Amino acid sequence: MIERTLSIIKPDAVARGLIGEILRRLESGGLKIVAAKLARLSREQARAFYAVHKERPFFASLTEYMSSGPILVSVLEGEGVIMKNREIMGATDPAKAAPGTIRREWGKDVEKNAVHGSDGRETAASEIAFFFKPQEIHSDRKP
Ligand code: IDP
Ligand code: MG
Repeated sequence: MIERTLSIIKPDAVARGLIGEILRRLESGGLKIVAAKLARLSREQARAFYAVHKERPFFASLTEYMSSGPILVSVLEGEGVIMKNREIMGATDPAKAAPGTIRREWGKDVEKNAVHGSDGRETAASEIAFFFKPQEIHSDRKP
């Protein structure tokens, strides 16, 4: 099943100059980039993006972090891309992420874990629409 997913390179990873390294990992893993741009979330936009976590103790810190600097948002497309991207990212906590994953290599801690990836088809659709207009997605396929 051809899917799309939203990927974010988070502010600390952008600030450390890791955009190229991380996109290389995704592309080397066979994931196709069909849209990409730098963005900067306001605190309110970060709260809206992570609304599902609003009751969690780390919500304030997470939304401050995610609005602290520019991010690189992209749309990835391909067969089973949602799970493939999560495999290449690694577990939420970099200390528990498998060797060779993006989070293991570049995540600082469980919050500043370098990348975001959608966790399912419905969240992928709403997260992609949060950042991209349909005409900004350059794919041969219809969604
Ligand atoms: P995911 O990014 O692997 O899907 P989620 O549970 O959806 O993980 O959490 C969203 C984001 O919230 C994480 O990527 C991380 O930045 C942050 N986060 C998750 N759990 C914790 C925690 O226990 N402490 C601090 N931040 C956390
Ligand atoms: Mg998640």
